[in-house]
Amino acid sequence: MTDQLQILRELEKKVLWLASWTIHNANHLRENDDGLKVGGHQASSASLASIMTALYFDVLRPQDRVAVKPHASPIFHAIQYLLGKQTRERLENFRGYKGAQSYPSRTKDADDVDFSTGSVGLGVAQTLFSSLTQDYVRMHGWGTDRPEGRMISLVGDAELDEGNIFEAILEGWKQGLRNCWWIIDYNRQSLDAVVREGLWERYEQLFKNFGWDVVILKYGALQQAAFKEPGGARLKEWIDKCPNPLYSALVFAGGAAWRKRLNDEIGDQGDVSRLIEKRSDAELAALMNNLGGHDLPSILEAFRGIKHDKPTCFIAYTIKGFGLPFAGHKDNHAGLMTPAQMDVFRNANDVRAGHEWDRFEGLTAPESELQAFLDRVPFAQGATRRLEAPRIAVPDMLNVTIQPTMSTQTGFGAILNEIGRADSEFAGRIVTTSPDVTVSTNLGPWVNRRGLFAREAVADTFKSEQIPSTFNWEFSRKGQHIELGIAEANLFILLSALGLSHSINGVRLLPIGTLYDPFIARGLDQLNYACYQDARFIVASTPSGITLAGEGGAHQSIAEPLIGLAQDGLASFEPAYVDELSVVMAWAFAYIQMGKEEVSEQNWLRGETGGSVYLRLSTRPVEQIKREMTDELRQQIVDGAYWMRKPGPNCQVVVAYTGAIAPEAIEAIGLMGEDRRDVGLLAVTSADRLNAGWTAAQRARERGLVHARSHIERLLADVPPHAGIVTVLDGHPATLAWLGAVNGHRTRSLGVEHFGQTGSLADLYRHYGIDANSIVAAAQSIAPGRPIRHLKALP
Ligand SMILES: Cc1ncc(C[n+]2csc(CCOP(=O)(O)OP(=O)(O)O)c2C)c(N)n1
Ligand SMILES: [Mg+2]
Repeated sequence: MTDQLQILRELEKKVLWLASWTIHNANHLRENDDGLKVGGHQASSASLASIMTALYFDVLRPQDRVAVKPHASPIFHAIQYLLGKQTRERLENFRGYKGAQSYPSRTKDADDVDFSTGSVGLGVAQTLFSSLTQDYVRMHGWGTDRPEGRMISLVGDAELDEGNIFEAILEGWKQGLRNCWWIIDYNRQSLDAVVREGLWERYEQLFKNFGWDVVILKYGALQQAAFKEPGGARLKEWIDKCPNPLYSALVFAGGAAWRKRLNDEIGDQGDVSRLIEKRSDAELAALMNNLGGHDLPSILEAFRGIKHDKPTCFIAYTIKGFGLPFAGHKDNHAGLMTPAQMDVFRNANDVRAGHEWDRFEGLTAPESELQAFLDRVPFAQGATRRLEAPRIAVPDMLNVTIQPTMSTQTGFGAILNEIGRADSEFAGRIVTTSPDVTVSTNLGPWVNRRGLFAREAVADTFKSEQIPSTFNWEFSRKGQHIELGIAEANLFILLSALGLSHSINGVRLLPIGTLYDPFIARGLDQLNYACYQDARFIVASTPSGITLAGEGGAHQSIAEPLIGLAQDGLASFEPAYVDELSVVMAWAFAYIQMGKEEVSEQNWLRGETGGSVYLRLSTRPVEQIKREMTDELRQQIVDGAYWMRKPGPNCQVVVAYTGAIAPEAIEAIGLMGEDRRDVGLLAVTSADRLNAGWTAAQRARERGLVHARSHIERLLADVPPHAGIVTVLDGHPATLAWLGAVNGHRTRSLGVEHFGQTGSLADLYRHYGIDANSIVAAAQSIAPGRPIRHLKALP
């Protein structure tokens, strides 16, 4: 019987071979095809071959979840191939259409990726917030029938330049992080360069400061043995002092170069020289390359040695391009082996031409033993690691007492407050979070009812000291609000983790995050990745736009409606009235739970398979409309628009507005009523869904579904061709400008394009040209006719 370590060594070799071959093969195929090299990062993959072999074939359990560094994707796919969870076809099509993905992807790969990575730094933080999510779920008494998992990230050393990682570490410390391992692939190379000296010492200190255990994997077993030989202490001292670029350069140059350098610098004609001379060039290179991160016994000992649940950082010394001809070269990041180099590598791996994909080709242990080993790998036991959770029943309608004048932000707080009153499963599954703007985004009443979450209970001192306060700030394991520090990046990664709980923990949560609208930009890549991995959540952002008049400057969001329009996986709404908001929220709680099977053609959103929801809200109190919420109106609000005033057959002008600017639009309609016929008023609740439906219907028609009609096409069908459309919102005008293209109506789009001013609402609406008078002026210019009497000269 071959021993366990020997089999792991063989698998390590196989993994490196398969990953390198996958990249080489894809490039080779593509070259024949269109001459384009597809890249593939053989070097960047290779540095994690040993660590990932140890993890996946020995250390991991099915409940553990891993974020794999983007460029280690080929290693991951190779491991899954050996475990029978990745197909040869997809590997052959690596980086090709529908092939294995360049960077591990939860949604696009078929081999059980836990977290999508690609934008460096994000996967790392995702594991931290997934661990907090696991704690949240279990402390609420859910999912306790499954064992607790460790959330593990394989981190490139240069990834640690990304600030979001440090924001996460700080938050993790505050929240009592556990069960989280970060394994730093300390190859001391980034894309362009070799990293600064002594970085590991800063990391070690930093992690320890935040309560992490730090394990340094620096020397492999060969090196440790050599250090014990006479002269070994001198060798160790030399290694410790050797600058990173020099070490890398010598790794690349190989045995003879090591010999010369070591002899020149520490040769003593005594013990040290003997230690060097008794090794051949190949043996000397093997010794110097034998860093901790490539030495299976050291790696296994380090991982198996962790018996606690404290967050742990492993700093594993590795070599970028380990085992490959460009190992250590600073230019190797996107390096590819030439066919000649690949032949040498093939021979070294005992792989015959034509047998490159054979799982056990070139290995010495008998196939039956290898297969039996793979069949027993703990990580691969059990039916599926991707879990499911039943949907939570959601009420069709959400109650709210609508005041005569009210803002959507107040409405949002009031709706959640109402939900919070009830002792329902629905209310229990909601989890809210906010980066230090809980009170100012109106989550206060909800938090008063449901409490804050923490593993360790903390009483509200103001309450116990009987000092009156509007807010009850009590932390407990049952609390339903996670209070974050001011880091919007953390907010979106936490939403991403909470929003994947059904799949990761088998327990469905209904997450809601709040922040100020302009600061969406601060966490935009995190939001993008949350959507990319199909996490499900609601984000409510308020205040928004220049309606936040007094704050001025860049506190006033401009681009966010366009983000809402363009962000995949995120349905965006900007309601004007609280009854609309209540309809949208009821729909949203169901939408974030929708699965792939539910394809709706209601609005020709043909790809509609659920997703996350963005609510752009406002602090502006708006006079509310008393109306009955019919089923038809409810559907139209969700589809994106409805006629507040349906235009007649002779219509000359339509005003289409979105959000808190509704009173200006209504006023403008009144001002032009005497001088323009049949003016229409279109309330747009979601430019995003309206636009997506329109695009989908056009695509459907081009594919032969001649009757496909989108909601906006139906709404505008009876507007005569000569009529003009004025669009207006408190945000970038391009958000609604496309309305004119639906039926070819002349369109003038009003909105905000420039950084803010401070002032009153009236000042600012006038300044940016979104007040009633500006709407009238726009109507007059695109829908000529007699002068509109109420129009005043523009400033
Ligand atoms: C946010 C972001 N910026 C830039 C890149 C491009 N990029 C990909 S890998 C890389 C360097 C990574 O170095 P390291 O983390 O040390 O990994 P290694 O290649 O050494 O394995 C860069 C800059 C990226 N993927 N994401
Ligand atoms: Mg690196």
